[in-house]
Amino acid sequence: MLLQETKNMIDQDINFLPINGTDYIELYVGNCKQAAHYYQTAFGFQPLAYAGLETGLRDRESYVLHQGKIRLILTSPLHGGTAIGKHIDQHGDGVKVVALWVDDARDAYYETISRGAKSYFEPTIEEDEFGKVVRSGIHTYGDTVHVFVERNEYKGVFLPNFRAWKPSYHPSPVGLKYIDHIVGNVGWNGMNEWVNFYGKIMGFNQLVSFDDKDISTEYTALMSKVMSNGNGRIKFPINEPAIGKKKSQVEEYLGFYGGAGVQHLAVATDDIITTVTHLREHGVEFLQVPASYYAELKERIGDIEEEIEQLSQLGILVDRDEEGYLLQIFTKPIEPRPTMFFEIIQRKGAKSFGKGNFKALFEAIEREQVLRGTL
Ligand code: TYF
Ligand code: FE
Repeated sequence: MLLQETKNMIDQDINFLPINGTDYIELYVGNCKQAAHYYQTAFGFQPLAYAGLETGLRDRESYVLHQGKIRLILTSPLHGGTAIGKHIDQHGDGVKVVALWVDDARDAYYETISRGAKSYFEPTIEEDEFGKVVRSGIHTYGDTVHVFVERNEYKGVFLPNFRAWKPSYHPSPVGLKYIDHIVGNVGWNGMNEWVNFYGKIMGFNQLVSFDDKDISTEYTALMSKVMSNGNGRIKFPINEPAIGKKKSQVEEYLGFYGGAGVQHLAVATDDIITTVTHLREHGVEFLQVPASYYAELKERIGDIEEEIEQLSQLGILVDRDEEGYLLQIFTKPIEPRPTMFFEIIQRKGAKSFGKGNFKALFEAIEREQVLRGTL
């Protein structure tokens, strides 16, 4: 066989799951109508599509919102006893689906199933007057699933059987552009199991690893490994709790969420100062680090383009790696249970995750845990 042909075969085998990017994130929530208002008003998401009673669905309602390349679906059940309702009862509001955009949802399904993935649903064709979409699904950690979406021939607003949603209320976007990474919290000793899942079953590579020495504060500890697909568009850090003096934030999450699940969605902006200014005006609450963090910042980080005074007023954190620096900030949990939250991130060359901020960040989380009486 020709060398080039052999090379192509090996490439194909290594890259058995090509992914174009995140397609959408679906949250199961108690009241999707009000949640949609919150994501519009507070986070600047724009209305895109609707499915529910008015489109012929009888069991659930969904609102789809978008901003930059980010698409969120908010779904609630329309009566008792549904799988969606059970999910909400067990977990509270949370991420059910991390959907991945692929060119071939059938291939994605059989490549992962043949490597040991558990089926969520088989490849299914959906069609309407705007074209055809193929979707398939596999299970990941906890009750979370990945849905593969093949939509290259689809011209409609979102997916077949959704219709355009055009309310008169549409507050401005705040500059969110794309999903940078999605973090999963898994159980004790679960990290390597899920690292192997993303490695063997989905063909991802490990980017970085933090152990409990990197990220244990006086009280709480966790371990983390970051898995990424071939083109780097998908980054999934996986956290597990580690033994510390007191309860790990990951353990607290697992207790309140009722198992493994998505801990945070990191969304990228190219102007974090403007984005966070708007988010704060809209009432979004962020974790607060002490003033000493900013007093020590210049020495730790060196020269940056932003005014430290302005970062300090907004509570934005900064970290540097070999390739550049990044700015990031973390919301408080966005539901009654201390489970899911958002990270806003702006990368200026840095490809890392803010390791230099772990101590300040985790101490801020611990202060919240103390207020909740869970530490
Ligand atoms: O995604 C990351 O790794 C960073 C750091 O509870 C981080 O955002 C890790 C754990 C956590 C909060 C932030
Ligand atoms: Fe993060």
